[in-house]
Amino acid sequence: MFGLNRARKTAAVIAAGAAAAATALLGAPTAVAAPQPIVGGSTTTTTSYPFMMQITDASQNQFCGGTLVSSTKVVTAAHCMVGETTSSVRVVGGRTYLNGTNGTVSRVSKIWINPGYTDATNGDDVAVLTLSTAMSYTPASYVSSSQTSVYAAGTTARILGWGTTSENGSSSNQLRTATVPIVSDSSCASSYGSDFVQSDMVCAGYTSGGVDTCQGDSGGPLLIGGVLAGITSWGEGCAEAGYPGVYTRLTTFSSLVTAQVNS
Ligand code: 4AZ
Repeated sequence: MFGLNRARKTAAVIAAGAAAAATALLGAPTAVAAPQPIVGGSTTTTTSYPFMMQITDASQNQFCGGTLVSSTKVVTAAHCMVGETTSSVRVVGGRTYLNGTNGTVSRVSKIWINPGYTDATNGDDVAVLTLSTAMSYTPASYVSSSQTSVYAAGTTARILGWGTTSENGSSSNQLRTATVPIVSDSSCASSYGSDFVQSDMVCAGYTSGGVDTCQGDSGGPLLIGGVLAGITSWGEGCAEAGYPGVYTRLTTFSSLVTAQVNS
């Protein structure tokens, strides 16, 4: 959610180039993509993606996503945890619908925020939560630090979340999923300039936009080959042509995450 806020601050800097960039990428103005629901794709369930966790406040209002990586550890975005405490946060597993009451609700006994984190656009956007109650859901595997080739441009990645289905829209009551292609680092740098920190971030989306993560999807997974490879972090708006979603490049943080998972 704070990713979008930061993106809006960035917007003032890059807005002038946005229309020109979109036109350049798409050719004729008539080729501008029609507005589509984002996280596009389709509805799904936590039965299909059992590691998909809701990060909620103490009243179980979802504000971010997270990925179960062991029975008591959840990977999410650092920016999701800003201002949160172990008392303010809950993790909910096995709940496909935001208005559901089923599944497992856990308190959090520890919030580890990557110590380097300052702002999503500076990178380091990873946090690990330790659960007070073990989750009985199958966890996801995550990339090891050596698997950097998973981010080859054009590779299909899967995104998941309950976030807004259009920029400035409403959240989805049901979990949604979509697939988006990984974008090359050079292309993402062209979109975002120095806010794209190649070592810590990877971009995904279509040149024409239309499918993307959005507000409320932050902290959730980017899966490549079914393995957790990224964390929804930030972007300029949502699903805009020429502005792909930006994800934490998890290979950079695998060892730090493993240290927390084993702690
Ligand atoms: C957010 O605010 C957010 N389009 C998540 C993803 C993106 C932008 C904002 C990427 O949670």
